[in-house]
Amino acid sequence: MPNIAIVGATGVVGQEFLKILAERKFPVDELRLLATKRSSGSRISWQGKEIEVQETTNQSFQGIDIALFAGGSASTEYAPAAVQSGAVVIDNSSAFRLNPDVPLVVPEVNPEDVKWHKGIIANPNCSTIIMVVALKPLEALSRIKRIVVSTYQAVSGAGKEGIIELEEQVKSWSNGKKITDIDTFPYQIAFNLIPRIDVFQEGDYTKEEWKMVKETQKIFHRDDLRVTATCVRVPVFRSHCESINIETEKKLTIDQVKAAFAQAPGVILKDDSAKDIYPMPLDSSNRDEVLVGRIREDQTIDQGINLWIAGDQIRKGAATNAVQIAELLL
Ligand code: 11C
Repeated sequence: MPNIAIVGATGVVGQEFLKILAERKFPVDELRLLATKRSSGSRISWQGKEIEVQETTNQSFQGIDIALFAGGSASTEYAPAAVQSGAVVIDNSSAFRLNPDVPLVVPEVNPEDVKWHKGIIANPNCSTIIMVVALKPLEALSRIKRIVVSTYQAVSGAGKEGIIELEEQVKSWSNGKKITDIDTFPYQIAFNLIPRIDVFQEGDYTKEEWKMVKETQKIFHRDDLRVTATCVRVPVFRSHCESINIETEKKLTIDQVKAAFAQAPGVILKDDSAKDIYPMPLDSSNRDEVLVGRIREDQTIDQGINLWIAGDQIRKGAATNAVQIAELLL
């Protein structure tokens, strides 16, 4: 059985790795939990064992077969040492995703890409993962020419601090106090929407928006796929939602689209307007499937479909996807 390391074990994604390894009965010989110096020394119980969290160093990876990196600056700092020690790194940060030597993998979409890794396999951005899982069955029916996506991203996408900030602001408001705690997000997030995630880059798009463009093209192996995104932070604790409009090469009927979703791996069709059924973040939280609904023809073009999706960005958008990649390696 493989020896596994989790780098960033005490964060939101790191904690989810622990849950998902256990839930999926991933075979583990040694589980090594690594974090920053500040978090080292704490003890985490997993599968009936108490494991002490160690500080990550370049020497932390001796004997490790697979290193799951939760994200952040630890990836650039320690992934090369992990690879040198003989581990395969599955990395949830954005550091290596667009590197041509690094496969960017969503197991429902491009599982074959794990084969050509050179030590690092990248896990895509959460918003990209849930979108490509939903679009793969449609791309199989007809090439997609263009994607216009708007995201509604939960505060936990920004880690524990994002959750705490929304909680504190809601508490202040309900106690009649002024909301002053504004650290993680650029403006008050409670009772607000912030149309800026990550830094502004070329063309006044944000880094999060560019990730959705470039990562989607890489995962689908389609440089010609036109993608344009607007990413918005919303005061929801967990699960990202996306409004997606696609233009396809062939005409797709609503029945065809629904039939494709009904059979697609990793997708649950939740679409019944008569019964008021559609995907919502409270329904997609704490599960791995991407919920898809509000499927409609785009009446402004000949071959267009509108849909609305919801997916747990900590599970399928991060930890589950990474563990599924590890399963492909086994
Ligand atoms: C968010 N999507 O919701 C981001 C978090 O590139 O893996 C994940 C950032 C990344 O803020």
